[in-house]
Amino acid sequence: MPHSLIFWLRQSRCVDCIDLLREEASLSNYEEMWKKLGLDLTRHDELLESLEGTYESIIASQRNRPKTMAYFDESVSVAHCARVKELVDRKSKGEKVIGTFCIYVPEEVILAAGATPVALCGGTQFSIPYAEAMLPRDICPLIKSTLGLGLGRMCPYLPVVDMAVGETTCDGKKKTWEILATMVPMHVMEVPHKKEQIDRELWSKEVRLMKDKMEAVTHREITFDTLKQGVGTVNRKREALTQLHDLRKGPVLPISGKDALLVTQLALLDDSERFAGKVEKLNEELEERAKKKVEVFPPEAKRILVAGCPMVVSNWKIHHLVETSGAAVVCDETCTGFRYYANSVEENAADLDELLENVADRYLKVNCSCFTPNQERVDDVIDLAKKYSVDGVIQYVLQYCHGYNIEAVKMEHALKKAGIPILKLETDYSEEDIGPLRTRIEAFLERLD
Ligand code: BJ8
Repeated sequence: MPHSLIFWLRQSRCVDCIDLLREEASLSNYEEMWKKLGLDLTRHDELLESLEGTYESIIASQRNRPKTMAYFDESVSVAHCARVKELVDRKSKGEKVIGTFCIYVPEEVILAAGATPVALCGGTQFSIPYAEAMLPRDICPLIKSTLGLGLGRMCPYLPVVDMAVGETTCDGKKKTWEILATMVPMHVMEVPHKKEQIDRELWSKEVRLMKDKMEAVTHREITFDTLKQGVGTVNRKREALTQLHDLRKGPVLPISGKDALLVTQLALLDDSERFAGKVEKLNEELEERAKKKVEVFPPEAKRILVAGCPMVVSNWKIHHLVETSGAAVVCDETCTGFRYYANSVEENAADLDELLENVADRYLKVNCSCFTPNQERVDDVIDLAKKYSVDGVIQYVLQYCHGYNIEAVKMEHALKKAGIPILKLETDYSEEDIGPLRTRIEAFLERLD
């Protein structure tokens, strides 16, 4: 039995889930499942061990966490076993699983075809050398980690998905799909890079093409009713997340930035309905904690907004540095934060065509740095900084992500003009720069006094 799996089970605080795990399959069955999925068991176990260390030192070590976080801890611990088995079981009943890499891919359309979306992005340094054997070093770590998980045969999801949906956002991603297409059937959505009428028309057609593709893969027709149901499910998930993040606006912080990030990261991995219900339960506890003034940071802690690149599960680096330097992350303007949960799809529609249009409209409100101009994103950050009463903004740029790196210039000018202190951090997934990063964060926090 792999050491790392024993660790995850011990970590688990969710009694129901442990029982479920024990009942559903023994650990040797998971090994059997991984073998059947073609994983390299030794490497996969090493990966789990590396995640174990990160999780233990960054997430589990926090004190005074909400009790209902147990479900989300459990979701991390079963991400490579029970959750994968759940998907394998769904497939054995004829259901399809669809991989995604970007929040521009409309989950509503996937659900409407009776399929399950699951994010395939990598957040770990461990898999990067497997991509660097093929790619140059100077490529974004998110891309290398994702590709490395596949090339190193460590991702249990890649062999499960029936199709993966990529997009034309940044150059690195769109060329990566050509390599991934040798491992999994790919469909690529063309995301426009402007938001003019001609771009809206293109995007609307792309959403319809995605619908056709989903129907072809699942052999199920997407109807007004099934799409409405898909929209309802994802809206419920986004609303629950909005409420969770709203609870960080007040002076009493009932949840840490790390835990809020963890929950939002899991929105892209977990079953949508189940996840929404669990976030609603978490929100009930957080409301109670806020009322009783149960806070995870002292009231004098500086309030930080993190803006920029997405942070995939196990990438908690910046939040950890900020929150172990005496400040609190109170808001994330990232695709694992605000950009994911903001804006619902308008459910009022006369027919399928109008509902598809509403889906397209909602997604074009995501202000990724791949758009030009992208003033809306700058406005969002200033607006969020005010609403969350932040003391300063940290721009988070993954190394070699040119979009967020260059957009940081405009962002810095605008925030300085608005009187909001700002710090740009460019980093990767490794721990090599932890020391200098901590020094810069501490110096920034001192400036906020
Ligand atoms: S909507 S942010 S999830 S593309 S992979 S752009 S970090 S160089 S992930 Fe993204 Fe969709 Fe936009 Fe959001 Fe930069 Fe790396 Fe590219 Fe990245």
